[in-house]
Amino acid sequence: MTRFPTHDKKLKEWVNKMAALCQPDDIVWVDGSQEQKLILQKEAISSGELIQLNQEKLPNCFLHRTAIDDVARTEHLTFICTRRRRDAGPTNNWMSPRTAYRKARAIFKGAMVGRTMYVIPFSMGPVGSPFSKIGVELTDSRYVVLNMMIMTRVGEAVLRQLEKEDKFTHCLHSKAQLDINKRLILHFPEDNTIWSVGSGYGGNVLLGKKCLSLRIAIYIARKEQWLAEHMLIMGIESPNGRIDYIAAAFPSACGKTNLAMLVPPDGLKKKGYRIWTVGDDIAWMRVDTDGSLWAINPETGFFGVAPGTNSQTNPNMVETIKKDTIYTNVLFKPDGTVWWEGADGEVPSEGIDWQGRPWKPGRLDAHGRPILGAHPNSRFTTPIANCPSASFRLEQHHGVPISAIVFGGRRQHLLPLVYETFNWQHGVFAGATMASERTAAQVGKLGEVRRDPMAMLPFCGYNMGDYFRHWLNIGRHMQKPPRIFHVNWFRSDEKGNFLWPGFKENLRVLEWIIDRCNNKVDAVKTPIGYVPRPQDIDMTGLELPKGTMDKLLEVREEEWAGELKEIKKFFKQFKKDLPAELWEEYENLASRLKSYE
Ligand code: OXD
Ligand code: MN
Repeated sequence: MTRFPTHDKKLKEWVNKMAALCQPDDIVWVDGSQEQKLILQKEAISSGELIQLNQEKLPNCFLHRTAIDDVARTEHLTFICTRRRRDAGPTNNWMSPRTAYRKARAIFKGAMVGRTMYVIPFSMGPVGSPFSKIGVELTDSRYVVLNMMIMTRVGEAVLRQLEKEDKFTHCLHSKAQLDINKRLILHFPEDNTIWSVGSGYGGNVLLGKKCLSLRIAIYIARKEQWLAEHMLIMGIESPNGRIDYIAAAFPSACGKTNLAMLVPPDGLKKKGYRIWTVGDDIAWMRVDTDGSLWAINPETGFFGVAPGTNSQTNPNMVETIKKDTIYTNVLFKPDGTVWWEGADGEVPSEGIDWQGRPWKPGRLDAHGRPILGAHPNSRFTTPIANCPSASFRLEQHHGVPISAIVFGGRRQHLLPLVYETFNWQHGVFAGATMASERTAAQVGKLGEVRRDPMAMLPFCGYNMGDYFRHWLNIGRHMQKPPRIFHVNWFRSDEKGNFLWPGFKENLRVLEWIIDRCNNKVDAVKTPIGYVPRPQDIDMTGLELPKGTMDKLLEVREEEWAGELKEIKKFFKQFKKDLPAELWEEYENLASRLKSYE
């Protein structure tokens, strides 16, 4: 292969400059071909980066193990590096670009000696679509290259597009020593640049994903008047054949991936409902000439959490990950397949755990806790194209039209199963005040409410006050804005038992949402928004104890005093950067609650 298969001057200069810093033995350009992929897989197997799984049972599947202190996104080592601290806002870690480059340069210096530097030209979104953005990632990890080939569009066509646009996000990654004390995930939105060093974990190193498609894209999106969001996109086909698309944001551990590809429950399947999956994590949305909001998923793969994935919770994912998948930090079984806590079938009697140690079920650690076979954040990277519910519009350059935006959180009390906001501004307020209670899977006090506006807290690459203002502005540019809803699958009874079964049954709520969008159903006006009449949630094939639906939909004004206080506290940290419209919505809500009988 030619060493520089491009005539783009800026790209060539940058690659040379970064190579001079990292000093790789060799530079290889990734062309996206099957031949090159096979070579990389072979090399990764011999270097130990990948373990080949049983090719009869799991064709083209591999296992990778990360370092044991490199198993999740490291938010405390993730920085937004803008010239002014104010531009990163109160919710981000900030470092000045000068300090950030200096610190990282010292770690990158010579980090690739004895290694190959791979140059990965990639497109987020279909190559050449008005939505799409191009990035080039330089990395010394074959694992990164192979994952990027699943998660993004990689190769020659991207280079040709890059040459036309002469613009790309500069993404530099090195594993360096995989030392947590020399790990930095740095974003330079003003330079369209990402530097990630010292990690091998997907969320930190597949730079097209959280780093480019959220933290950098959101900055570009503000300048170019569009939205880059942490949202799934799914199409809901109704019995009459019409497909309505929704985009939905939930904080982690609220079932975004499961919802995006649900299989309708029997009652609704018989009626003719069907789901089309566009994406499970990221939505790029822009106002089109028809005055409505259109969206694409910029990715081509899922980077899903393995534990808890089974035929009950997510049958479509179980099908998807049977081939062409890279597993990370799951249990390796003696038959060359994999397992995780909450997988289908029997618990294996032995295996090699995610840390590479012999494992048997039932063993306890020094604190008396079960030793897990798979890390709780173990993952799979797998192509969307293999998903049985993959949308046929994945490659469409104009994306899909969005009928509804859905926000959600995990709340035991307070929030009804679903409500519709009164208008765009009120919907932005609902998104900006979104919150979830901590589960055992997160560090912190159990049950504590954490605000996570639009599920973007860890991904908002600039001042969140400006971000809210941008949302309000986008609303003003749409003649036909999507309606905005809020859902809560987690409302519980006095004993803490969930009132709603969740998972595929959630489609019943989406059906109501779509009916609202199509003006097919009435609703009850409450101080927080429009709530369904109990009889309007289709319960064909699902029985709940008497009175449950009333409890699920109830708005209890006496519970709201504490919430209003929390919202106020949260808003105050943005000082004058919080748009006045959100204070206005706050006051409106408070007074509606006051006069509620
Ligand atoms: C993810 C996340 O991995 O949101 O998608 O953390
Ligand atoms: Mn995510």
